[in-house]
Amino acid sequence: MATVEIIQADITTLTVDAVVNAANSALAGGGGVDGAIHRAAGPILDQECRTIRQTRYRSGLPTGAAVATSAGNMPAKWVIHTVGPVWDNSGTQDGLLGTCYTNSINVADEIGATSIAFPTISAGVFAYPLERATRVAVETCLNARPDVVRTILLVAFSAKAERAYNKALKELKG
Ligand code: AR6
Repeated sequence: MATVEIIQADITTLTVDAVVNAANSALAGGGGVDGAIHRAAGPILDQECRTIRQTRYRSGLPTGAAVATSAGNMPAKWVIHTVGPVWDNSGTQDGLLGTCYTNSINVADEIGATSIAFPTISAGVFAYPLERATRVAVETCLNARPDVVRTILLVAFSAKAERAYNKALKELKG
């Protein structure tokens, strides 16, 4: 059983085993948390991402999938890259967003990570509504039954995000 905790922080500063990156399918780096993680980790991250792109995921990392690299200069041991859905107003993407969390937790289990920190996947550049994205995150993580992972941190980058997480946690945990 893993505990799910909400914290407000810059995810790149956290001393956890694995930090999740809200990446793009090319694993090419970008803005938002992806840019911050690449800057904090240093050039090794781009090198490892390029290797993954050229070997395991030649057509790109599919939405919902997750893959691990080292974390370079960050305090974490690994970065787990996942690609969230781009919000399309259909209201049908919660399942796909949820698979980002479950697949990332599965990868964390495989590599032996006991703690994992998530940003609010898809809630920035990919335009998922914040309340909805945080609710999917909380619900999926509360339902996860990892073998190795003991602590799941849901990282709010703003006070507004922290409020949204806590609201979802209160509603879903009862
Ligand atoms: N620590 C924690 N959370 C952060 C940080 C940080 N340092 N920086 C931003 N956030 P986004 P997406 C929050 O846009 O929507 C990139 O260009 C941010 O406030 O990073 O999944 C990729 O390359 C927001 O709540 O990811 C992709 O192309 C959350 O992280 C695309 O953006 C996610 O926002 C992915 O878009």
